[in-house]
Amino acid sequence: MYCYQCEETAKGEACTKTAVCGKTDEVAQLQDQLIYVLKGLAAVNQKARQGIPENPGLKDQIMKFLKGSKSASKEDLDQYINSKFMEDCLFATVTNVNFSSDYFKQKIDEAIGLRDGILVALKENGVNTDDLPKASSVKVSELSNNESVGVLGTKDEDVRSLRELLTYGIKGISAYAHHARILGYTDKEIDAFIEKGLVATVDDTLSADELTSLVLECGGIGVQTMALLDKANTETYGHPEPTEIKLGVGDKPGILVSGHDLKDIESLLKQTQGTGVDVYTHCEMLPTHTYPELKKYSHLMGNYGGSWWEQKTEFDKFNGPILMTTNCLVPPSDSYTDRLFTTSMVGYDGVGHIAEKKDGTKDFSEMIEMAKTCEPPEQLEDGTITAGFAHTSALSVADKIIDAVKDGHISKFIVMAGCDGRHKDRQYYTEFAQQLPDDTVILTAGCAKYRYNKLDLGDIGGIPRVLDAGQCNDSYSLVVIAQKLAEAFGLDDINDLPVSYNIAWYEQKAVLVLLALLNLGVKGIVLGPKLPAFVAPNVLNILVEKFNVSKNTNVEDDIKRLV
Ligand code: FSO
Ligand code: SF4
Repeated sequence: MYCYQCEETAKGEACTKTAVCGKTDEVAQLQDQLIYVLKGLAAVNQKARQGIPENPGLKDQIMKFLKGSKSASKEDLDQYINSKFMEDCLFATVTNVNFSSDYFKQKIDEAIGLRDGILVALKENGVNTDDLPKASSVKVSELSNNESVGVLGTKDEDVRSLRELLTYGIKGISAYAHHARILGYTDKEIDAFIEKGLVATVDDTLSADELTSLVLECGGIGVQTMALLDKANTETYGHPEPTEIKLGVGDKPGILVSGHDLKDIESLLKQTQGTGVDVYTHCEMLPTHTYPELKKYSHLMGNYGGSWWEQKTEFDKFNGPILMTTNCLVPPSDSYTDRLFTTSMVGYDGVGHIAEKKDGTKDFSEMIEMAKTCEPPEQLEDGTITAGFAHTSALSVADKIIDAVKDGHISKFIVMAGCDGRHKDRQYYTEFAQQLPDDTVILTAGCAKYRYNKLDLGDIGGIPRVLDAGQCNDSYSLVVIAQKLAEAFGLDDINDLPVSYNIAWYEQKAVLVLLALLNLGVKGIVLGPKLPAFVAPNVLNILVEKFNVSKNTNVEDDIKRLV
């Protein structure tokens, strides 16, 4: 294996012998193979789309083939062929999503099946396929020990770095686009970029400059995807409201939901109504409590535990079934494997899986019946935390915020969005939050907040010192807040606002969030706890020169430069 896509990669360089995240060598290689095959599929899809306008026979033949294919979904039967399939596969390769070799073997077969079906249609309709990349014709038997497959398949260090950066950004887009799609929101430009970006990573004619432009474009599509997901979430569940969320437990058995999927928790809330089973959130599901259409369920009890990496201890003590809707899953302990369930593209061999039915619904009755036989959760802590400061609610108190800045009660906003992780160096973020001057406000989103959201940092004239906008994708909300504040202060450039950025990253959605912030013109981002291993020195130079990105150092010095 050679994987360096996340912040916890071995020695800050790459996982080569064992994976820090726990995936096996076989799964790491199958993920590389799937990505390679998807790049070939993207090139074939693109060719088909380009040919369709002049060739109605081609369209009919492809549609007929897709209709008969088990892998294609109804969304695939439009102009952007196989978008849902590709997004789901890409999401499955994000860190801590799927650990099952069978899953990846099946997806490779399906991808090749889809690709070859479309290739037949292209050839039979006279479309020239000679210029397609090698990845568009590779067979399953040629995938292992294939030097074109995997990160090291690209020899030039800068090109490799840019190709990987683009691929990880596209994985982030795919994850957020998946969440929007299941709520019925899609955008053809996003689908097209996924295709275009993947094809670019196997195009040997592209220069480093052209790849750099695509990486920056990826950030722009990231903004568009996060905006689409924001629209999907708020139109479906209402605008998040500031809410005090209970941390203690009730006396009934419960089901714990982790990951990021609001639709899954909504259907579980519906199916558990009146059953005597409570529902709790874990980690990135915390914002569920802030959406009007989700918080209305009285058996949505509270949030249990902290960040994703603490799940081994917390899931053990929860006593009831646990549903993992997306990342971050860690290899489970025996003490709760039989109570753990995955869904969507999450997978782990030997763990129960709730699959989507043909009509798009999911049946959680097995988990509900199991919960009824379980003890209530063991209490971990007491009290409450406040969340729900996405752009609408934060901007509803904009006048108060602006006055507090003008009167000198707030000197600075520090955006501390991103991810948490298991390494000790993340303690930096707790200490940074604790040592910030009392007249500063933290704007946060993502699981990074668990390093400081339970500290008693107080408020400034009723404005909490930690304003939590929601999940990692809601980092977009923080920039909307910054843009509106800039307007209110009559500033043309958001960098002139009293806002600094100290971002923590872990996996590939956070890579996209970073690219999105750069696209929105944010300069001077401090990034940690380590810089991405996949960013080669020359690529880092671009980030430094163009955007003044730097690594975090120590709490004292960073407070001096950021406040
Ligand atoms: Fe965290 Fe995991 Fe949400 Fe990530 S739970 S680390 S950036 O999956 O997606 O913030
Ligand atoms: Fe290593 Fe991270 Fe890749 Fe897992 S996802 S193998 S921890 S670099």
